[in-house]
Amino acid sequence: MGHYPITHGLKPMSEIQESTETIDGFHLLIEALKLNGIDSIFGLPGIPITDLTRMAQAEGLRVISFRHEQHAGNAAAAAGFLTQKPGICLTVSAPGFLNGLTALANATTNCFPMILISGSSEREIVDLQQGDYEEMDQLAIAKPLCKAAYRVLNAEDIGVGVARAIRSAVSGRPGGVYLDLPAKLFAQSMPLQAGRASLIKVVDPAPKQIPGGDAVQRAIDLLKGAKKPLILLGKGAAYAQADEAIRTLVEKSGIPYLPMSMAKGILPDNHAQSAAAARSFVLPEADVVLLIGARLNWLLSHGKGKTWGGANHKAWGAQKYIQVDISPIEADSNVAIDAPVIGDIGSCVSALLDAMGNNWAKPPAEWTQAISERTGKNIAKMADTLAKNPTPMNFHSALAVVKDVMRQHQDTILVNEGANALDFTRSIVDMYKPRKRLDVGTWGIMGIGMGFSVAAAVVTGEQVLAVEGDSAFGFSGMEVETVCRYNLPVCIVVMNNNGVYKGTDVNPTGGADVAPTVFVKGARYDMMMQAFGGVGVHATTPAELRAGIDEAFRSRKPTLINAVIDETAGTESGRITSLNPQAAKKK
Ligand code: ADP
Ligand code: TPW
Ligand code: MG
Repeated sequence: MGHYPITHGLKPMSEIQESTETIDGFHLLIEALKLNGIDSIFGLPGIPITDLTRMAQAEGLRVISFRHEQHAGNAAAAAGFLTQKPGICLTVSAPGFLNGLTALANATTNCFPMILISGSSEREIVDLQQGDYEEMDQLAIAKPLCKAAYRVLNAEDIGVGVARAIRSAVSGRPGGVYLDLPAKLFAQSMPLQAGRASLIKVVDPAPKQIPGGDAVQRAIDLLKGAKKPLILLGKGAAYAQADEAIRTLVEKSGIPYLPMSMAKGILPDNHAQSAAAARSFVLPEADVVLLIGARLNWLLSHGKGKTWGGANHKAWGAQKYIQVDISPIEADSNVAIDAPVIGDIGSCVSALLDAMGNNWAKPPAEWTQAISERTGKNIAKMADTLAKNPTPMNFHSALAVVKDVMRQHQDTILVNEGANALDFTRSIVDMYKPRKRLDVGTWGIMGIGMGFSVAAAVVTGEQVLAVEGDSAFGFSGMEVETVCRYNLPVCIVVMNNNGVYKGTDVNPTGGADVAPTVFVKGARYDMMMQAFGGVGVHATTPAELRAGIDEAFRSRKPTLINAVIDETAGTESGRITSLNPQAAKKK
């Protein structure tokens, strides 16, 4: 590139003489990020940010380059979820920006903090629509899809722009922020001292929000009167990192709990109070539900599933809700919330614990016993199914292996997407620690696999195990090169059933084209990994799958296991509707 003047090249900032020297937009941005504890950037270079990625690396930031911006964006979102610091995604203008935008919107939907920083064309040309290189009014397009969007036009405002972006991403309900940086900005320079003085180290970016005492008391009174109470933990509870307080609340209250998908592991899934294996029983039966960092969206039948409290359950008075959430406008979004407790989860749960006092009466044994009977039965039934070893291998026999591996390696981060590959994994594979499960989230979006895996490995250093439907894997499959390039401890298991849901659909016309859900039969995804120097394993039995995972975990080498699954085994749409009793009934 080279057409953006760089006043001091790649010289480390420490070697720059004060007062006589200047600092350019590139370095102001890099310093602003570093000042705020950002140590990695996920992105994809090109005009006008190629030099930015080079200089960021030279200045000690870890720059992870992807093959497509959507996956860089997904990596930033996952980094944000795992660390409570906004993940940074860096893209070029128009097409690169648009590729990153899906991830930004998805992060916002999931309440993950990230900042999409895109270079953009010159305002004067864009606003007159004169056809600049990659011209697009990016700020306007990003705005409705994220929590906040800002543009910086002058170098002296970079500090403010970054500070505003960070606060917007992590304070209150976390979400995605767009930061628009026109190419000209990077070339601007200003005196070094004034430049540094213009940067802001954000103080208390996600301030505690303490719930009101009356709100807490209202919640406790409701919970006290409950005959069949239930706690529902959502991914907001995982994000909040209030693990000890949540565990204490569950155990002290004696109330059965259900974890939403990414809340699995806040308490170990084999906890005696987990009602996960009796989900379809407890949801409609519970009389008071305490939601902690979970929204009453489609994944919870909007709180009014036919079998869950009845369509007019408020009129019947069948179910009451307490909702702990940082967003004051979340309450009443779907049904009336009887006791909203608004604040950060750590503060709210501590306040609830204090208000419970020392003589808390555990829920009636009738309720807890009815649940344990059902969970006992369902777990035993599942154990029988998992013990079978059919030929060909099916989802259950393959996942029995994954379940066992995760029990033995509890720090492993499990990334999961697909339909059957998702639903069976979620229900079969137990999680033991918080924030170890990353998946398709609120949208049920395909394509998060490799971006999330790369981020998980980069920010935690832990082993990653990605359980991927063969269709799901395809959305980000090219990023296996990224996994290999950075030599990350990522083991990908492709549940290969030759297609979307299953591989057996036929073209009803008898024509030469295969059915829309069917892929090339017997595809060898393992060879994709070999192409980039990683380890590829072809597994047709649980024993081969086990050996492949064991070796991957031992070597920590990038590995892809093509797990051949019975192509008749899946069901349409997976079983995501089992999360949703109402939809399941409609089918
Ligand atoms: P799930 O899909 O697991 O049910 P959701 O994404 O629907 O979870 O809900 C997460 C909720 O958690 C959101 O309403 C969000 O406002 C809330 N949340 C996120 N972080 C915090 C926090 N630190 N304190 C309180 N609430 C939070
Ligand atoms: C961005 C729709 C939901 S699940 C799925 C698709 C295409 C793939 C299911 O096949 P897979 O799993 O992964 O092989 P399995 O085990 O059942 O065979 N585009 C986006 N997101 C979604 N959710 C879709 C399409 C979809
Ligand atoms: Mg499939």
